[in-house]
Amino acid sequence: METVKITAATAQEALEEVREKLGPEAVVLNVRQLSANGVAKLWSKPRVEVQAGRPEARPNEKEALKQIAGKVEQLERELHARPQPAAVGPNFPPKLLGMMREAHREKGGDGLSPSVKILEGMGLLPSHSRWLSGIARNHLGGTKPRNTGEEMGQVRDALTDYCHDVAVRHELPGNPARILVGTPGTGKTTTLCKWITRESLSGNQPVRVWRLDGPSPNTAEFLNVHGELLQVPIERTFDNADKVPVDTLKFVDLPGVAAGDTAGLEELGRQLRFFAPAQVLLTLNVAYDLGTLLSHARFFSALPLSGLVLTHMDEEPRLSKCWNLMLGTQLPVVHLSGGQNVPGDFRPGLPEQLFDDWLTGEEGA
Ligand SMILES: Nc1nc2c(ncn2[C@@H]2O[C@H](COP(=O)(O)OP(=O)(O)OP(=O)(O)O)[C@@H](O)[C@H]2O)c(=O)[nH]1
Ligand SMILES: [Mg+2]
Repeated sequence: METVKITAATAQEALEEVREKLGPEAVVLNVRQLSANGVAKLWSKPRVEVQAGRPEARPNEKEALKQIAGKVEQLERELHARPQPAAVGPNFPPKLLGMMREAHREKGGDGLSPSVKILEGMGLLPSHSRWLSGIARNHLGGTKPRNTGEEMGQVRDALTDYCHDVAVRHELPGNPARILVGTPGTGKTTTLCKWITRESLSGNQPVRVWRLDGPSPNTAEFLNVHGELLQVPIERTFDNADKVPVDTLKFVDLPGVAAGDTAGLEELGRQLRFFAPAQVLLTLNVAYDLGTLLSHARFFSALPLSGLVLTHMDEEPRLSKCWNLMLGTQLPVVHLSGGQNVPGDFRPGLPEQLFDDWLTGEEGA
């Protein structure tokens, strides 16, 4: 990716220069404040450094499907010709190749289609595999796929359609406040910094943030530093009588509640009612093991959750975890976040993209 670093008096000024250099599709990768060194600090105002890049174009829907079908077809052809996984084409991770061969050999043995068997081999929980086989079969209607590649495309359609249905079910009307909840240290405030950076630099809507104490004090001073950099107001108290303009994007930062702290959870629930209807997003650190994450999700399910935010994507290569969490909680993955850079890796949870990256990524290697 072609990147540039621009230093200016404000983030907005730096962004204008970025867009001049990289065009309107430029994506901001990092925003940080640069302070003058030594005594120059006394008279110099801090400057802002914006690092940005031009993203590589991703294949469109049709191309992605063609790619998947093509890859699976190619794989099957090669598998027939050469039984040794090491001898087949470079596009598939060796583990995936092994699984394809295995799935082909065991076709139909346990009621799972070869494609779903592959996904199970790539980490999908068996209970989800059985369910997916069922919905994929119904989704297909009367059309029988001619090969595993075509079948994988249809499984992808069934699963991603289901994800869109789940997302629609959790959509809230109007412009609700966004509130990230979860256990302490999962990356809620960091994600919020990333989110407000994206939104405030896009300049589409004004942004306002409330950094509130919860069952424990909210010590995230870095949120204020970041707000100052973006010229986004960060408030420490919330006044219900305060009439916020309808187009303002409202974000609320609250400290974490430990799993099992039922008194803390009740207090958090009471606090959330002030903002209702709010988009309450359960923030999970995907570097934790799946069992722990699912138990955290169960604990927080007492709250009116409308989605998941998955953090620490930089530390967890297995995208199967995202799928198992989405299917286990029946909540849409609203955002994915990886790393400490702001905004760095912060992207919407697009089911098609998540599926393609899962299938073609390094997970099976
Ligand atoms: N590697 C990595 N570190 C992260 C990520 N997100 C956050 N962190 C780091 O995790 C630590 C905790 O992040 P916070 O954003 O303060 O977590 P929090 O959930 O707001 O914590 P509490 O408010 O105390 O509940 C910080 O050191 C962050 O820099 C991530 O995606 N990847
Ligand atoms: Mg925090």
